[in-house]
Amino acid sequence: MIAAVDPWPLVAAVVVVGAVAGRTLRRRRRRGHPVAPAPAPVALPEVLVETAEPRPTLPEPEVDLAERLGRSRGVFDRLRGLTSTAVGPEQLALVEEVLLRSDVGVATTGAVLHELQEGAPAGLTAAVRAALRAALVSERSLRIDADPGRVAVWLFVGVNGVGKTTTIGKIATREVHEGRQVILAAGDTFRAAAADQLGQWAERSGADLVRAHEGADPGSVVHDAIGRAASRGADLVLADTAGRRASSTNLLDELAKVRRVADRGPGQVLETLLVVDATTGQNALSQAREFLAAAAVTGIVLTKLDGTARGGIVVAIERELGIPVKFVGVGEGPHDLIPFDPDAFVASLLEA
Ligand SMILES: Nc1nc2c(ncn2[C@@H]2O[C@H](COP(=O)(O)OP(=O)(O)OP(=O)(O)O)[C@@H](O)[C@H]2O)c(=O)[nH]1
Ligand SMILES: [Mg+2]
Repeated sequence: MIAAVDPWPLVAAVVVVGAVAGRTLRRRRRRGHPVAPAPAPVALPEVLVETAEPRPTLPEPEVDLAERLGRSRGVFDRLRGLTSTAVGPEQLALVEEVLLRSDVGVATTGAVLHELQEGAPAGLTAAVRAALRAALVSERSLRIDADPGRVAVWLFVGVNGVGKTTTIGKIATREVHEGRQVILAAGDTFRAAAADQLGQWAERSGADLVRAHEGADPGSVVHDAIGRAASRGADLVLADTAGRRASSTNLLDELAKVRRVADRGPGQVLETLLVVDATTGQNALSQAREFLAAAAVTGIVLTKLDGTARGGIVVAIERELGIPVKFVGVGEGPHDLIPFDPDAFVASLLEA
């Protein structure tokens, strides 16, 4: 259960004072006393903090990647288990068709075909597997240890509906399980429901939540969350941001501002993760490009890979944007996020 700590004593005080004042006023009116003007309403605090209660940690369930990527795996059916070492026009045409259907992209498909022309001594499936693996060579470590005296911040950006809030919930689950003290910053102040949604994830994961009212300045919410993390010695702030604004220019300006605020004082932005929805295919690429310059992105989270047959988009995104894919989302539950492992990914598509 989550207890709202800071505001409620004040709210209770306001209610009690209001009730007493109301009774006195009614008595005065009855006795014919002049009625004093109503006092100005007492403002509620801008920022609300919800503190999670400690909970026992349960073992993390294993996710079966091949099963979650079942639809994408289906596209590779015709390329699985081919042990023939012959590489002729027929085999090349088959490989090309499968890779393009899976959305690997024209550039990577060309590179794979080029490699295959060198021959396939271990069989065609093994050769495709090796060539795809060779396309995923980014350095994808995650920075989580801030400098001494500073607080690690991970910022999540991306257009609306891609899965930012859900991804934060999943990462909070993972990091709390690792023994870290995590604070979620509800930097999506565009609509009140966004903070409520993040609040549910805070409760589920055992993280604290810092939120403000709808329309509040996102930078100040993130700033307050970092301040709270610094004073409590918390390990990590996960900052949610809005996926929409009046215009995309406003959104990108706002993200740049949030990033500057988050990287000041004790805050140290160690990861800016661009969340991208795999089911939007090649559109995801053009969306992603818009964010890259504005937000100094350090990694991609590719969500909803369970919901597409075009899982090859992982390869296209990483190669064409030049940004490593660091996590993949494979479902809506708290454990359905996997640090991206190219070996496991390629195996899940091509292993028998
Ligand atoms: N199947 C599947 N669904 C996902 C995944 N990640 C997120 N979702 C779903 O996608 C929908 C949108 O997710 P949100 O986390 O609300 O997306 P958001 O980017 O925060 O959206 P805005 O706050 O509107 O900008 C929700 O229904 C999630 O459950 C995933 O990896 N797989
Ligand atoms: Mg959201």
